[in-house]
Amino acid sequence: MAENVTVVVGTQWGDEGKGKLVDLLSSQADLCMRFQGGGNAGHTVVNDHGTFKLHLVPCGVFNPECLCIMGTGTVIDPAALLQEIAELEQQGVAAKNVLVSDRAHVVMPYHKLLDQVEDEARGAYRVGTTGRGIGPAYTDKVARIGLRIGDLLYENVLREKLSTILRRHNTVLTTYGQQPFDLEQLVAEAREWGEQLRSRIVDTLPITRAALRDGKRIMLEGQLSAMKDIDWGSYPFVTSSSPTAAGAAAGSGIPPRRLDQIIGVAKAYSTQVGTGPMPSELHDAQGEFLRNHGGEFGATTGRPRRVGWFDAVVTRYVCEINGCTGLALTKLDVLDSLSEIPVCVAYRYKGERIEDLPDTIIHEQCEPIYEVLPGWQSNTSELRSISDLPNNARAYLDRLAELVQTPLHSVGVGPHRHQTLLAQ
Ligand code: 2SA
Ligand code: GDP
Ligand code: MG
Repeated sequence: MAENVTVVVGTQWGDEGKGKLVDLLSSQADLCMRFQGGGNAGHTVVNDHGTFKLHLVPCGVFNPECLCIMGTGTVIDPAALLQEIAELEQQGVAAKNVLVSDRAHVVMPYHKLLDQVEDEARGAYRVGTTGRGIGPAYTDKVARIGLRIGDLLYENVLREKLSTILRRHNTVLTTYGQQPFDLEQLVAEAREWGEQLRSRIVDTLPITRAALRDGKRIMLEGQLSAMKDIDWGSYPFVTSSSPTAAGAAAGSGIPPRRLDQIIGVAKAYSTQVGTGPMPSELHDAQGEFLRNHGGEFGATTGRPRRVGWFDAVVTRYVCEINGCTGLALTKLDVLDSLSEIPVCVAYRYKGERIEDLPDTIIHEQCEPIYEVLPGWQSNTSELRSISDLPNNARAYLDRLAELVQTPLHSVGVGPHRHQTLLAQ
């Protein structure tokens, strides 16, 4: 049977290079959908159109034949979306096929302000959010007071809902010393966004139903990773949605049994932004080398990413949670000059060796147990086939795939779309 529906998910803490892979795979796809999250994501794409950091728009946008949808499970800042579309068009990328689900939730200006003041107030449990309003927008969704994208088209609905919402949020904001939001100003702003987005607001179900029925090729683009998942991540140092294959089904409306391939993306080393456990984190010159050589700075906020060696305990766990059918290893080229490369294969906790990922409080106290593999000390970035890789690079990749119990799907040797070597 043809494998038509492919999910791409992160298998570390995010920023594994999902955008680059989705761009490549979407060049053959009919539909590309984001199913969770919002403008917190930064998905970098480098292709013949230029270099892009996409936050909301799916990475299939470079294929004019591919329909791009922000699905029902996403949260959308309309002003940020309009700006992103305008910037793409200025760079010569037609965004006429970019649609948004009427059921997606709206990130409002008060969400962004709440995100910033509330995260600061969490003390030791500060999450280090991107400040893009993600947590407060999902909180309103779950509290059943959120605005949905479809509401932007109806002034009476907006006024009614906003008057209730503002009573709650303005009270909180004033306790933090912030100015309250004005109802009529927000209604006017929201109506303006609705008019500008009107032609892009759709019910996604008939579109996905027809695509499945007609055997179209569908890409589901996850952001972050299960380590930032609200249920399975390092709670509370997580995002407020489910960046997993299960989340892909829920957030896109595609039945779980129609998901054919689930590709987990992992860097050949580790990075994380925000707080939370990371046993293989490096605080020394090796860490500085990986950060600078790998360009490890947030694609949305620009903040330095925390870096460390590959953590097989984490990626094995994330691949298991997702049921990954393939492992896409990226940024192999960043390790090209090293003579030895440590890989975290297990943890030590209170003198015991453990191989299964523990929950947050224990994870914070784990120490890495390393296996040291030989480097290859040659430039891989010009290679175009896995069979051309040096033996030690092959051995490194094979060992990682073995440790995480998932077959190799592809290898990244540079940021450009052409620098992905496919395993088949
Ligand atoms: P939020 O903003 O509420 O979703 O933050 C909650 C946690 O999720 C993390 N998070 C991310 N982790 C990796 N990459 C993200 N996108 C940007 C990028 C990050 C940036 O691509 O580089 O620019 O800083 C992202 N977005 C959210 C976040 O660090 C919190 O741990
Ligand atoms: P995403 O959020 O998973 O899409 O990843 P980000 O775009 O946030 O971060 C990945 C970074 O690594 C970006 O700067 C990419 O251009 C870059 N990148 C992706 N794959 C490779 C690779 O194989 N080699 C190198 N050197 N850079 C890569
Ligand atoms: Mg990113």
